[in-house]
Amino acid sequence: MSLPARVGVLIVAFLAVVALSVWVVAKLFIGDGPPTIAFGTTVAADTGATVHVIMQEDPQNDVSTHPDWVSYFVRSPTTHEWVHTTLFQVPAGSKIDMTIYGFDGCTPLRNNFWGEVTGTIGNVAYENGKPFTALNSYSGCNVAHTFSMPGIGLNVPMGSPTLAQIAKPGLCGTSPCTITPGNPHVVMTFSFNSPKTPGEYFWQCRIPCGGGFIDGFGGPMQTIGFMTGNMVVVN
Ligand SMILES: [Cu+2]
Repeated sequence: MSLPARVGVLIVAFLAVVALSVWVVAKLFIGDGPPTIAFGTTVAADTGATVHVIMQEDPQNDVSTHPDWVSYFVRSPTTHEWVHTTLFQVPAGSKIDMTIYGFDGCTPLRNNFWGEVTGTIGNVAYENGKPFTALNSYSGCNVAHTFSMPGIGLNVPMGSPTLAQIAKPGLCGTSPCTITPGNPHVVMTFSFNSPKTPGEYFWQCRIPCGGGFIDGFGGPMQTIGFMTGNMVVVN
């Protein structure tokens, strides 16, 4: 083999090793990313049909490389399994009925503005079936997280189990949490209209719930699959 050919083989082999290393590192530390759970796949867009989306928020997650991070989960409409993701898909122009099981304890809001319900149908949300238009997290420890989607003006504070329940029996300790009396939780329900324009609509929790991070806004607060995600709207 000539010298240029040998150099060529060496360079190709070197690049192959580099590419393989990058792929392994990406797989290990970044992963494939959380899946997008599709709801209402049999529903035609822009008909105002009702699509039911079910989620939960937890004090931990047990299913990632950051088990101590607070997290949302999405329930698959097909397998009924809880999936560790914050990405979900809905048809455009539909009525979205949300149910969010709240297992996490309370954290005061930085700004009580995020305690107000906005952007839902009727500007109302329900905690255990009881309607409310705002939760005042300064008057009591009663807000765990929020479900906020600025693109459509949606904001709903998530209630939390009572302080007595947090003391005993204590918050759910294994996530995704199971909906049992031994795991104190609130059931948050609200409805909103999905936009008519397809696209990705960013949503986030507005409580600084990233414990151990500066101002509480790092870690789970800025990571897809935990406290921030996208609602994908399709035609
Ligand atoms: Cu949060």
